[in-house]
Amino acid sequence: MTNAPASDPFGDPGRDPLLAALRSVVGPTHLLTDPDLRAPYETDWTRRFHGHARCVVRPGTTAEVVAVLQHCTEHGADIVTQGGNTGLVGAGVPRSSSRNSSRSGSQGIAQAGEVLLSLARLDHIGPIDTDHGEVTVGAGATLAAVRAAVTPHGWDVGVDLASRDSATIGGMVATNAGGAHLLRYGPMVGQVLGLEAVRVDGAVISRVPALRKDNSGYRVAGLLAGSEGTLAVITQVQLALVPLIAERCVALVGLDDLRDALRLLGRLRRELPSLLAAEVCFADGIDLVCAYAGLSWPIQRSPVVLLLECGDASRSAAQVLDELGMILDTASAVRASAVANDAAGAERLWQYRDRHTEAISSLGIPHKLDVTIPFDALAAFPDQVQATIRAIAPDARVVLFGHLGDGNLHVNILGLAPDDDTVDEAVLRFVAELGGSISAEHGIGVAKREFLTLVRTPDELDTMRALKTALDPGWRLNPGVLLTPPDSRR
Ligand code: 2HG
Ligand code: ZN
Repeated sequence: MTNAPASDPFGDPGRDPLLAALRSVVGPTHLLTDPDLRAPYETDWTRRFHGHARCVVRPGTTAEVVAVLQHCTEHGADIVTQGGNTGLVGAGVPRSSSRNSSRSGSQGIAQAGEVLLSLARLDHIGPIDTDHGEVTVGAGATLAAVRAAVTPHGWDVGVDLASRDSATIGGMVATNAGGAHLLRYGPMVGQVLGLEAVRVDGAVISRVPALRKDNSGYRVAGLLAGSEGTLAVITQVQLALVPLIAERCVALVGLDDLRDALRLLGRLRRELPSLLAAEVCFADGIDLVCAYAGLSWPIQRSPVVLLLECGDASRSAAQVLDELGMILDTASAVRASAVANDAAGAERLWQYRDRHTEAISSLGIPHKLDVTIPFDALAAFPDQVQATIRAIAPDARVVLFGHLGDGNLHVNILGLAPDDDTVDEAVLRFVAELGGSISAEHGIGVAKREFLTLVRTPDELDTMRALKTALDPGWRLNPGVLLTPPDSRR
């Protein structure tokens, strides 16, 4: 694969001094300038967000990240940090749409897009503290790799996601990932004991190894969790693990409506301490998954389907299933149910929930709105949001599913032009009026940046901008993500 043509100053380390400097840090193999090699890094998972990167740089150590950031700062380059590229709001891909869209660099060469900093090579997994359930991993280690390393020792990671094979621990902290088990273990920030991060000027902020109790000042891990790569580059994470639940049981429960589902959820929360996940799907979403994956309904077709997962480290799946069964048998709203208490059966039931995202994507490029609705407004929300969308886009296809236990619904809308935000705005306004959040777990990214004012006060936004300016004075880390840069150039 050749790099850029010789007549082109962009992407040519011979003529672009920044690229030459970055190449000297990571070596030629890990500085990608060829468009074909850059391409997988330049478009996000949804295919809705893409841009042009000046290069992709893949450091293999924290020291290399430091040197990369120092060179970028010296040359006035903007940086986009990427983990597994599983984000859904455009926060991990470049924004520059053409080679000449950015300002002039300090060397007088027009900047051709952001430097894409891929952390995939920071994938080391440190020794596991099997007594205390801790491990320190590189930001680029995938969730699946970390789980595979810790589960033989009786430990697990408290956050789990369908994208576990690609999602990286650094990216999960940067987005404060939630996932299916938030109900039991809380979001990603709750799994972080300490972290190491590099500021844009190359300073390393490290609390690794960290202590369980340590109130000696600001907790940087808390600040960086959910900051979407805008404040510093996370390079290592010390995780607090949770006891492995080797045996789980899963149930798919058919109900008439969301009101019944919420009532059942309340009872499960009170009476079933082993509850790990309470996910919700709707009949049209399950139909779609069935058509996409060649499956058939595992229970009688029902308007609302709850997926429940239960387990306890100290009890067998059969014991937990008995308790769950007792509740389901006495809940009059349950129309149908299917249960599994072995790994293969549980996986089979989970796919009706987990394969929604890929099934939706197979139909086109969706607009993804990831919202939290206050519990008392949740039951009416599906009909209301459908009406809101149809009033603007009568032909749009809407698929809802999500994490009922957290009041979090994923509103996927197909049939809209990728750049037209009219429907997004109407939905998010409605969510804000209900007192909900416009981002439950996916983040703001570029997708929802213009709507942040719906849910954050001017004083809150001022405080966020002040923090951003303090840590990244030139607004070079993920510019345009989460907050609008002061000079609106990006
Ligand atoms: C999930 O819950 C993810 O599976 C993705 O958050 C949601 O595709 C989506 O909208
Ligand atoms: Zn989700």
